[in-house]
Amino acid sequence: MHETASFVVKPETSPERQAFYTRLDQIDTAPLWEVLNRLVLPAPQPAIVPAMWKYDDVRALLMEAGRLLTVQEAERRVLVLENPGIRGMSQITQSLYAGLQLIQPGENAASHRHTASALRFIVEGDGGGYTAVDGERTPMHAGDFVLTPSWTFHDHGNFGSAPVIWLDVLDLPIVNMFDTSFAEHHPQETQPVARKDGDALARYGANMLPLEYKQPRGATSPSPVFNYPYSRSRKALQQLSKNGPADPHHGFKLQYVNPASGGYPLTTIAAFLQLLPKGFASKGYRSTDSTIYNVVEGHGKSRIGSKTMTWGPRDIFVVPSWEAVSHEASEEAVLFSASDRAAQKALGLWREEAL
Ligand code: 1HN
Repeated sequence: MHETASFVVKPETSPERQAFYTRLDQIDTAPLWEVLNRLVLPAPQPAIVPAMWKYDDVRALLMEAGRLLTVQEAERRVLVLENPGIRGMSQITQSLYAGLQLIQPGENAASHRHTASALRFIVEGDGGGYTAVDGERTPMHAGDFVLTPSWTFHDHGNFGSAPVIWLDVLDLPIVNMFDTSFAEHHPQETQPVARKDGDALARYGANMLPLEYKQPRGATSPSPVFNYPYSRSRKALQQLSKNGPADPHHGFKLQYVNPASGGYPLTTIAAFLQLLPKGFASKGYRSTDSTIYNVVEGHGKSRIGSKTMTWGPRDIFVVPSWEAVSHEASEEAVLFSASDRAAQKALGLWREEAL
């Protein structure tokens, strides 16, 4: 479990000291020595807890939401995944928001933009649904990883005959911690299409870049590729799993990349895809980036601290900062994951430990 020793010993109190603290309180001040132990921790003590959402449970209620309200009424029809340790905060971790969003056939969600960055990991979709980002539409297939970087106009629609459901992860708690939230609607409900499907992937995602390409927002630019199709990522993992041994802590694990920088796809959020071979049992590992997992394929279980989560396709679970995690796959499994590692690294805070 957590390291519980405190950083310093809190001084004794006395009636005289208490009276002094009351006088401090009257002018909006407080003694540091009374609170130092909760401000400076010897190791992370996350308020969030390991948790899992069984997909079938959430999906059933999401479909009910689909009957209860229109997308237009809701702006976005989403069930927020609230970490049980911090209910009411609309947060799955201390730094990230997550939810499951539904677009029914024939529906569309209005175009807007905000300073929060978002990723979508498509859970159900056969390509009939799309997300548009700054003038380009991309079809959504199950397993695709889609970005809507900070301040890009985005809207969603579904021309298909099946519901489209995806996991949204946004850095809202980070944006709000800094008091840097801005948002506005596009003047049109659906933004105009300016480029053909696949333009960004051809331009930036073929291991090539436009001639003398410069990142538009300098070193902190998000990826110019905004759909990382599952067909490609899955194939890469399959190939790697045939080429050599699995990493004992991670199996076969790749990180999604901004091809123009080699960095993470979003300024604040990192994302990963890993294959666990049938029968594989990983060694323990911990890192300071609380991580959201979405099972893409296969069955298995993950030990998170002292808890065990048994998962199957589409289930979502979360690993708090600095909790040891190990995975076991009873059949070949693929796990998507996302965390605030990009933000932590940019701020020089990230740590990891192989156990
Ligand atoms: C948002 O813009 C979307 O665009 C989804 O699909 C979830 C949660 C909070 C704030 C904005 C979307 C969101 C969101």
